[in-house]
Amino acid sequence: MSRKRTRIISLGADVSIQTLATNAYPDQQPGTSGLRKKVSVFQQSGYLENFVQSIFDVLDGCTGQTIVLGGDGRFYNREAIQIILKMAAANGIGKVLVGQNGILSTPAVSCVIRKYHAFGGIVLSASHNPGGSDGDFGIKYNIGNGGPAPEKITEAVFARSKGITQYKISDAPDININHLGTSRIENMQVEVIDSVADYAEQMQQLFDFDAIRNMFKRGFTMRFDAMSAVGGPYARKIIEDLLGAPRGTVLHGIPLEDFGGHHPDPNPVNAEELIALMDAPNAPDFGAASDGDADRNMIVGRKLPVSPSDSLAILAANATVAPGYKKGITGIARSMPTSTAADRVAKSLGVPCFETPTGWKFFGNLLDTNQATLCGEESYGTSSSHIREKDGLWAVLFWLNLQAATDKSVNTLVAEHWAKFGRNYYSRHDYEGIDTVKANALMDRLRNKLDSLKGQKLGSHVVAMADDFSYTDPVDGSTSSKQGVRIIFTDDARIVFRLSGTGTVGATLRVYLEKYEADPSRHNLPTQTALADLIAIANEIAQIEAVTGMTQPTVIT
Ligand code: G16
Repeated sequence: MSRKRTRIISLGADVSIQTLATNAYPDQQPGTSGLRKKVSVFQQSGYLENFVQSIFDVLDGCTGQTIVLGGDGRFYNREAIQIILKMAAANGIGKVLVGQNGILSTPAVSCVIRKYHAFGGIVLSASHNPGGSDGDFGIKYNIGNGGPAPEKITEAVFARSKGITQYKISDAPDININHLGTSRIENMQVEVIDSVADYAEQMQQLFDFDAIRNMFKRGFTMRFDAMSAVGGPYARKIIEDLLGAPRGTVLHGIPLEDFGGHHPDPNPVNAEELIALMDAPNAPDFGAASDGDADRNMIVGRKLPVSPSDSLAILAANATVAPGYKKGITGIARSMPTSTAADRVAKSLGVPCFETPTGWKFFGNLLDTNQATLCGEESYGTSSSHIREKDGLWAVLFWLNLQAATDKSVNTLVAEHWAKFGRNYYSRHDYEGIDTVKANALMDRLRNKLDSLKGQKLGSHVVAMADDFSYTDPVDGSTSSKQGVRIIFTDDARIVFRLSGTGTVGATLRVYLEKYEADPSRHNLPTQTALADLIAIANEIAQIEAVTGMTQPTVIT
């Protein structure tokens, strides 16, 4: 699209606040977690500004309020921070708490919003998506509870962005965000805060740091792969400085604008270096990783990546070992595609287990009303009511606390859990970069088959129910439909199909596969072997190869 340059159309009473004309972009609809696009898209004239102005335009009562601002340090983070600070000042925001060097992990933003009772916050991140000048950038708004804005707000921002004609910005010079301290833009105060301190303080309230410190003193070894992303400074401060793990425990601990060219998504495919370390004969006791904005986590025992669904279930079953959860949990919430391992734990604890659509925003109301304490998703996200985002380092500290309290390894804890609750074999197959039209057609065809599936025998499995998942929030009554096609079998096996809402190129088909095995003598099969018949059924029913031309998924988690 050719775009005319923005021009000044009016000057406010304070001559340095400008109102600039802009042309609307039609593609600013937030996805699963905010607006994510290629950096080059965000660098178009007025692109970031339009979205930020749309946020300010739909926020009732933000004048004079405090907001939090920070990002994962990826390419374009610094420029975006300066633009947003000047726009916040021009839009009457009272104060911005900004992370030093523009750095705040996503969980830290949530923590800081809650601690200082801020009105909301702006997170600059495309999370686990690759960074750099040809990588991805992203922005999302979090509300006063510290969590991602609900769909009511994201839809209003999108609607506003489609009709926007102007935005407000101060022409003040850039603020120095490298040093802690306070300065002003127009009438707005800017406070540069320590990126780690508030978050580290909260972690010390939740977990038994003495017990973990003693475990490290006794020679316990771990490697935490921060993937050259924002988790590095947090992990170094907490794991190496406060918990006394030796220097070098945190790998790739310096955040880089392009994440060192790596894909900062902590799964066995992208964190292959950590997986190789944990597979080696001299492996450390414990391995962990976090993603671009440090809200995702991967937990690894010796030769054993723990599935995120199992991690949620195991933490829930053992929650009371951590001081912050010693009174127990009120409930668990998981996204629909996440395995039902947590449901079995909830049942044994006598607490509810909620099934929500994919997207952390759906947990907010359950946490706010204390109906759930722990939440998790198959996409390597786990967290609790301490904030309203998923929290990578929190999960790692919880596992450290669990190992310190029980003196058991990850492998033993996992094996004991399966022996008690049974094993939910689980895997996700991603088919990336599919033509969007073809991907939507594949989903439509699946939806059309749903009514005829019930009672059918597919392989050795009989379909108990098949639907397109729809969720009604028990707190505010809002409904979200078309959240994924699920086929549930009478033996509790499940196949779920949905399209990713976080990608920036074409469409990604996600196929989620789950099979329950109660018999401990069958708990050590390779996951893909255990799921082989379901994989074949999924391919057959969705005609994946015929539609995509792909014989294999591009990612298997
Ligand atoms: C985001 C959301 C998660 C969601 C994940 C995957 O994670 O916050 O709730 O599970 O995307 O979503 P999709 O399957 O639509 O790609 P993150 O870490 O990218 O913010």
